[in-house]
Amino acid sequence: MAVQIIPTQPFSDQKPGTSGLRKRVTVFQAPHYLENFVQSIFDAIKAPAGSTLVVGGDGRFYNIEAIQIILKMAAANGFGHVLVGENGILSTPAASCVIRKYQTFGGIILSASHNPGGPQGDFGIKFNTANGGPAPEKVTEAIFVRSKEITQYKIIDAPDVALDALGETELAGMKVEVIDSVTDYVELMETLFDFEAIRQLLASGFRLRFDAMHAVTGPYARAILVDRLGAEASAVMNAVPLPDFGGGHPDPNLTYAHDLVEIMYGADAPDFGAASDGDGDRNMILGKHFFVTPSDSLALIAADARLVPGYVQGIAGVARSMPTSAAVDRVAEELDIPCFETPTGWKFFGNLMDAGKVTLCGEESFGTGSDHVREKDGLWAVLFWLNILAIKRQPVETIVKRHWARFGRNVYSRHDYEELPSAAAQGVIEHVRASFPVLEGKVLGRYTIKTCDDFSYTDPVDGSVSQKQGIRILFEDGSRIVFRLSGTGTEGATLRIYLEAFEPNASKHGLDAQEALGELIEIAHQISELKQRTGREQPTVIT
Ligand code: VG1
Ligand code: CO
Repeated sequence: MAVQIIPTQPFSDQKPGTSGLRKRVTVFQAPHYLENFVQSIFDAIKAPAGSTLVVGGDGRFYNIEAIQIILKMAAANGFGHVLVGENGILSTPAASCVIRKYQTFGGIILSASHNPGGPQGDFGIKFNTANGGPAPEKVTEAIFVRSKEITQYKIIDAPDVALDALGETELAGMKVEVIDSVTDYVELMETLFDFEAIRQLLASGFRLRFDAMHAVTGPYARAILVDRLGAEASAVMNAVPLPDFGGGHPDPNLTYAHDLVEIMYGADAPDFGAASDGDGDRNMILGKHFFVTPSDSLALIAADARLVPGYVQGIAGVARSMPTSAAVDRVAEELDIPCFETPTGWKFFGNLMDAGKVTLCGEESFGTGSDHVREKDGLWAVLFWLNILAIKRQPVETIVKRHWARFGRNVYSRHDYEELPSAAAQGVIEHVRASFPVLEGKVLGRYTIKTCDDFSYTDPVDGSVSQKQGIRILFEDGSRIVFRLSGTGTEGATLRIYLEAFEPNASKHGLDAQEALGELIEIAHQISELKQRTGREQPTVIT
């Protein structure tokens, strides 16, 4: 099994986005496309000979084929040992857990997360470093630079490795070890949460529904919620992972998780509902007829962290992405712990966690997590909620409303305009940016603009600077409008408008968010010239 050196030519579009390289499956299937990117990773990370790598993905279409290529390339590039999830399956948080637990050099995760899958859908690939977290920008940039100059890649000419049974095989001197996809992750969860208390809650008649959206969390949710915690098998819906996610859009929000939303808002709704995304790192939390915004969920978890065994010592600090609401900031202030504001994407939390500066992190995009791994973690958030519910024994809605009564409510919503022509979307951003001088100090209805800026972040640990991470319009009363272009889409551009207003008055906490934010939504349209520039009247998705 000799190493083959295959000549190739660079592709110009292999720049990783918010979370790895995402393209249509057909793009990845083109000759040399995947191989070029994998070789660029290997060239950029310079792993010492004999290093160990973790490989796994969310099971979407092309997962197995890509893994076979990666294994043969890893062997040709001098890796000594690869841990692969059974049938190529590892959720993103499970991959992070395995990288850390076995102290490997890093891992390659195959996922396009919430993007649809299937032959006409999306595929994605990213590299995580030895801390289990997404590669920081200096590494993704080095990979991109390499991808533009690559002239050859190395691969072994060998038959495919069997991935459907646990055990070890050898591939040109490299050990391929197929591991159980869920065991390590489940063991980690058992160290963090009071499984006995949750078991008692579920035995007391408390009803829950978890929607795996035919994505990777099905087997994890079954192993934990059903096998360990005693929920009925029917509590986990859409539990079988499918390569095309059953034709759905595995994004756990009110629009795409509609099966679950109907049940949770129906006549005989369960007490608790949750959903996860394609690769298992996102979560949506619902109560009976009640939706918990991800920003509120993070704040609430931070406020009640001491109720949960893994966090009983308290939390060192918290971090949120810039567009995430400031609800958690209020909790941090009361707990007298630091609160960091980072750009969008989990890669910015890693340094803070490694340095012990933060324990909990979150994003408005249904991502919550802690320093137990270095990725956001959907089932972890579900278990955190169940643990809190097991102790408080109150409805989800009551818990959230009491939190608002105590801290005030950061009314929040995100409006996404998907598949816009890139030039129009870029035009909106540039127009708002160019308007900063006239916007500052402007009075618009009951709001006065205090400042406007392009968010820039200096990492407090390594000093690296990330610029142009979203446009912020900040109002005198603490309200905000943020404009940002998505870095995970594969077709056209997605413009995200994030809206936030602070409401201290508990008598107004019952208001619907869209209603409460009505005036800010109008202002966002006005200052961005959205309708004129994009022709769109309504967002594609509201969360
Ligand atoms: C989106 C979210 C961001 C998240 C990223 C990856 O990025 O906004 O908060 O970290 O997806 O999540 P963007 O650039 O499209 O706004 V996942 O679960 O798709 O890996
Ligand atoms: Co995801």
